[in-house]
Amino acid sequence: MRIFILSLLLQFRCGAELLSEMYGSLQSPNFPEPYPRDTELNWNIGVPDGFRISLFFSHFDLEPSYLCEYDFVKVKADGEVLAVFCGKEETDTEEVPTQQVITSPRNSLSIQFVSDFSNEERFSGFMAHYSAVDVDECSQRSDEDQLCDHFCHNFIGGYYCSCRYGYQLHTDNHTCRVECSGAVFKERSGILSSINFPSPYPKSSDCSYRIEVEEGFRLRLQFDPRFDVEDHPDITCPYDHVKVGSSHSCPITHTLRCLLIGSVSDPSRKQRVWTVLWRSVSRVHPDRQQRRLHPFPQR
Ligand SMILES: [Ca+2]
Ligand SMILES: [Ca+2]
Repeated sequence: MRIFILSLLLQFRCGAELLSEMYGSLQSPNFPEPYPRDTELNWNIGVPDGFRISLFFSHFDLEPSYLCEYDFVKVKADGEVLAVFCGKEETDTEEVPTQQVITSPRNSLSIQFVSDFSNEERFSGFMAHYSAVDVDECSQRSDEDQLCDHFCHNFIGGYYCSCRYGYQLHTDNHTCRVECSGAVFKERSGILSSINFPSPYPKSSDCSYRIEVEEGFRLRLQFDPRFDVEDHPDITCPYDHVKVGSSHSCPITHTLRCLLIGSVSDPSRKQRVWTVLWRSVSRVHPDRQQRRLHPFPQR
């Protein structure tokens, strides 16, 4: 019982009325009659993620005071004060809401009304209205900070991403991946480049290519010296990398004539390019074959 009374007292002192509808209104006590002195009222407005709150005052008449130190309405969001209002007319030191619409940065907003120990006159208080407004996630970002790799679609209460033809949406629902695994090359020579070459390769991709040449030959790879894959000054290839090796997808008897090239990129946007040339080299005369390998422009 004692705990119950204590919690009631706490609610009375610090409690706030919770408003979770998509729209609604709030007003000073006794509105449109004069509000009482010595009063504090709080409202916390909360709407679902993907919405913001816009607040508008249709009536405002509080006791005026220097810097609103007597009676005031304070609007806050995420611990930050968005506005403090008092009086009825705008002055150099006091603000009234007039026609302005306050929009919360996120999906919550709190409003505090305080009257001090006296009212010099009869002040009719305030009437305010709020509504949830959709956040247009697609239009808020700069090019560098886009939510979606390719296309962003806004809808009321959220947004979704989609990708250009040939790409698939990653499970993170933001990144577009390209399907690039499973290709097998059996030609005697060829050039393999990063996806989209000469444009940068896409982020969050994980590609693997198998190259296999005839028996009696082995594979020689030569990377274009303009090879440019995101690196790190201290750590070896922590982000993107191209890996060359044999693999379980190469039959064990095919050592040296079957290679797997894997290319992995992380979700960051620092993609670049790579190109590799492969050639089958006779096991008998490897040196003679090597001399013909000058496929890339010299620097
Ligand atoms: Ca007062
Ligand atoms: Ca939206």
